[in-house]
Amino acid sequence: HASLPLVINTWPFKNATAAAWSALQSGGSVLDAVERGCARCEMEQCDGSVGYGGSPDESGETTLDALIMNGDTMEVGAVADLRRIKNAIGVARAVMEHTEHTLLVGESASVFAENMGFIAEDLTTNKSVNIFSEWLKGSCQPNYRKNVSPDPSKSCGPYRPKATWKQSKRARHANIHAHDTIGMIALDRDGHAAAGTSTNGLTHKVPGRVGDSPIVGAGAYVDSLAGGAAATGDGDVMMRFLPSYLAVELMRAGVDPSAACKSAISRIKRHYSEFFGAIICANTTGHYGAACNKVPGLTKFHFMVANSETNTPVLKS
Ligand code: SD4
Repeated sequence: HASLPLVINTWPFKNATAAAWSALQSGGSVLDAVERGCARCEMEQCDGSVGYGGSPDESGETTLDALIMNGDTMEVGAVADLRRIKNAIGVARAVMEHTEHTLLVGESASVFAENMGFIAEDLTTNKSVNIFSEWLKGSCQPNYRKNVSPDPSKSCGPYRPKATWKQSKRARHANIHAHDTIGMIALDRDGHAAAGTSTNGLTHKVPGRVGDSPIVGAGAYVDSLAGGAAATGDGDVMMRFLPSYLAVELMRAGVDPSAACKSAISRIKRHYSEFFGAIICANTTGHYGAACNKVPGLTKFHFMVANSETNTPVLKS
């Protein structure tokens, strides 16, 4: 199944694959493909976990994380805890192309984006308001503070932890829709490679929480001389192992993409046997693979591929 060019992305986000594929077909670069593919998901609010109006944090706000990497030059642009700007992957690319930096965060990243001409708007939607208010009314789970005893005398709400870390972990595994970052890799026939991610992170996260997606080597990594990888899942755990970096380095050493993906997942499993997560991998010849640990509610991890053989997005698992 090796053929170039290739677009591969996490989850069945078909329109994102199609957008990236058509960018390549119309002469766009691999960076254009990754940017347009991820931006498509940001616009469509893929599964509620990419883009605006999803995953409200403990204070009800949606914040975005994104990264883009150029595998030819090893340049990276990323934003984390981005507020009020919908097109996070676009801002990540602006960081890469208009600054000497790699990662901008929070309010300052939003100001940078506005200065670059991105429109500031509220990322809250009726849906995110509902998710937040249900959580306030209800058990306030999951929340993500550890070593805090629940205090039954307090009503639920922001900064009123109700669950132990272990309980909250179980709760977050229960909801597939809490975990659906888009991670994408694009390779062309001339040996260019790029990768990127975009997500709104984790529902009810502690404000300021940044996941794996905008962290280079964690959410994604690419080197045109070795291949690319992108991860999805429980970022708080996964970023401790730099799985995308590990997978790319294994492919550099000659390991095939499926085995590289599997090794990166196994490394995490040694410490967190129950973690939820998956990774996609592609090498420079256009071979690709994926591996996952637990995918709540699903028996398989699904991803999308488009290459010169398929010529259209195809669902894989
Ligand atoms: C995060 N990794 O912020 C992201 C969430 C995710 O599939 O991947 N969902 O932890």
